[in-house]
Amino acid sequence: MSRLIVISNRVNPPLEQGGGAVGGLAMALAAALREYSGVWFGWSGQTTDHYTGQIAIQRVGGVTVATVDLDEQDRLEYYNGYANKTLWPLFHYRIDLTAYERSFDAGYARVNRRFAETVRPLIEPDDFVWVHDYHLIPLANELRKLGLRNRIGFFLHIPWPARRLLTTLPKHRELVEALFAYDLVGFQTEDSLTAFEDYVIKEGGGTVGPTRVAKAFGKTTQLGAFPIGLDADHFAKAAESPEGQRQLARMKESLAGRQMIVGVDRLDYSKGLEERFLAYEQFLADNPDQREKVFLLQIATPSRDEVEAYQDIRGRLDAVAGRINGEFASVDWVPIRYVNRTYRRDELAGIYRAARIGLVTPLRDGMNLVAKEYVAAQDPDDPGVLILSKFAGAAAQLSEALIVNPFGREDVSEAIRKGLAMTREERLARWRPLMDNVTTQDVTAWRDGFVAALRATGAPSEQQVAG
Ligand code: ADQ
Repeated sequence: MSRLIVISNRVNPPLEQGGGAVGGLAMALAAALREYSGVWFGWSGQTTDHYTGQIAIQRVGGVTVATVDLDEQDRLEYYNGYANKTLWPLFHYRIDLTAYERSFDAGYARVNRRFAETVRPLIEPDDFVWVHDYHLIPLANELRKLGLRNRIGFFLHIPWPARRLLTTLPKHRELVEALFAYDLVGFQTEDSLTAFEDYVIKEGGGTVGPTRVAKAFGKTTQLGAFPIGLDADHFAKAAESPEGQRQLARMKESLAGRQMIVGVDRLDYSKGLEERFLAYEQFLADNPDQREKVFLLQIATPSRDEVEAYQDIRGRLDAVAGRINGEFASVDWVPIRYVNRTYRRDELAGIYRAARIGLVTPLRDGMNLVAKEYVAAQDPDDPGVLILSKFAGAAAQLSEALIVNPFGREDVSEAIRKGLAMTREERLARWRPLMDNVTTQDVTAWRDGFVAALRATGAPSEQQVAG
């Protein structure tokens, strides 16, 4: 069987089943590589004075990983620069935070070229190559320039933005054209896929056929939507594991008869944390009878803290949480427990299970695996209620959740009130189809769906190889 070569910006397979603090993407990719033997290539997270292209190969958690160090300029211009100060905010509809700097363009192009040159010798003729996320859009083009004829697929984990937003990017055309060097381009949702098609047709002067083959820039690529999922059975078992149960018991004790609402996020402006705190404040103001009967546990792990926008949001959240607690707290009740640390997967599962409400309100999100984790961790006899933003990719699948507009405080406040008052029968009636979705549309379905679609594409055309 052909091997799978996975390429992503960072390489961080889980070290142990159940434990570890890795996020959903890492879990998903490690699962894919265990199934199809192969290699996971990417940046080690370390920097050196000069890029050497020296590869370190290790076996971690049943997966072969190959990593390279970048140089300091790469980290500034490619990772903190074009990836996290240009593409991430733009693709999350924050043009107010989007930086357009020439040095970032150069850094992005340079690292993609370096990645291509470094990984090229690891790829054998029958291998399938699967490239992940916005950091590496030009990678296939660079690999084609080096003569690689293998089937190469790309999956975007974040939303694809609307055409008018994308065209604010000075080199938008070049970015989109680079995607046509792939044989398959996958998105999380139909929504992102149609936004891409809209660009291809209206800006690229191209066409998209009924089987979603896109033609533009003299090239052809297959498009598809592949919503990412969880290793759901494993996550459900984590809630029943000794560590999950220990955490559940600990949380139950600390509830002191109150109901808990939980939020778990990377500390990122796209996750709508400030708006969430303000909506919860609105709920406390609108429902005085509920004060002291409920609290919000918000777990937010700091991320990308070298980027100013992330320092700003962190400062603002500290201030808003402090203000709300100052306004409403009593001697034995704090309305918001705000925690900035990372938990193991099994601990998280126990925490989710202890919460009556999972509050997942991103302003934009490619998918949002936390929503699915919350569902998977629930007690099948007495599940909690998921409140989910309509702007998370997951909302397209999890329609039995209470779907809210995260920008509307009243809307979210009302959903919290409804969720807390919901009978066990209604909670069960909503949770069962959610759980069914999370377990059938799981990470295996995602992985197999993508790999099958990549296999089904024809051999790369001469134009693609010519780059
Ligand atoms: P993220 O933006 O990181 O991922 P998400 O899908 O919610 O968003 O995944 C976050 C992961 O990190 C979850 O597995 C969660 O459990 C974990 N996590 C968060 N805080 C944690 C904490 N304090 N301790 C331990 N674990 C924590 C990007 C896109 C998403 C897309 C995924 C996968 O932005 O839209 O769903 O990739 O494609």
